[in-house]
Amino acid sequence: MADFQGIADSLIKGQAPQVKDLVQQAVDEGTPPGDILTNGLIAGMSVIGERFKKNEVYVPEVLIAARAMHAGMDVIKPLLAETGVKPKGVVAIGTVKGDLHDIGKNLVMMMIEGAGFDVMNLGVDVPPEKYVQAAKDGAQIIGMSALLTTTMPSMKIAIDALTAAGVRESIKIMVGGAPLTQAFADEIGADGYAPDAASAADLVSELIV
Ligand code: B1M
Repeated sequence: MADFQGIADSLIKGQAPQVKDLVQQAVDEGTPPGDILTNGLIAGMSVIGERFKKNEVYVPEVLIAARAMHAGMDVIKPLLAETGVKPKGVVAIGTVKGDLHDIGKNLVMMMIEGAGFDVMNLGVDVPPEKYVQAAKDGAQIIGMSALLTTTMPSMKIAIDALTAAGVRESIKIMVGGAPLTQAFADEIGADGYAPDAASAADLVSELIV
């Protein structure tokens, strides 16, 4: 019987080598990789997400837990592909044009990945046409991050570009970043706003049904 609890607990503690070993052990015992992902890695990342929301853990702990998650993912990723386990969906995330802040965006990406989604990293200073291309490449959700009040308008410009390209109706748009509010997200026509990385992972699950 695979030690799912041990995998989750080691991930929560940020113990990457232990997570890797326990995941490998579970694989060697014949545990389906999808079960390891759901009951071990995602379960552990959910706990970190909840604790982060309640300010019980902070950015460094989340980064260390995410590193442990990646150690486990490295073992099962090739097997997931082989066994045809599909990700829950595809999310493309980038920091908008003119903005170079990516620490929060990267945390958001890790939490969304930890929730079982495929994440396309569009990077920083992302022009509208790159979001459009991501939508054409199969992203179901486009995520935009902005940390500067001066780059918040870039979000509306990108949404307008998605509309003009005829892909707006086939995707969902989520936005976030310290200066944003739900009211701003509503005003620019985004489908969702999340104040932090854990809420972003919850939002993705709500937007992809
Ligand atoms: Co800059 N910076 N910065 N900066 N920087 C801020 C944002 C600022 C508030 C500092 C200040 O003045 N007090 C200020 C913005 C003021 C404003 O517009 N309101 C500012 C400024 C002015 C600037 C420059 C203009 C400074 C200058 O050159 N004169 C310049 C701009 C460069 C550019 O982007 N074009 C600049 C540059 C930089 C550095 C390059 C030095 C560096 C960025 C390094 C990097 O990211 N690789 C930097 C940093 C580190 C900061 C602070 C100190 C920290 C930002 C951060 O990483 N926070 C910041 C001040 C502060 O916040 N104390 C500041 C931690 C991170 C985990 O939080 O990014 O909010 P956050 O992400 C959260 C949520 O917002 C949310 O989830 C995350 C995790 O919970 N979230 C999303 C974020 N994206 C989301 C997307 C979602 C959903 C949720 O869906 C898609």
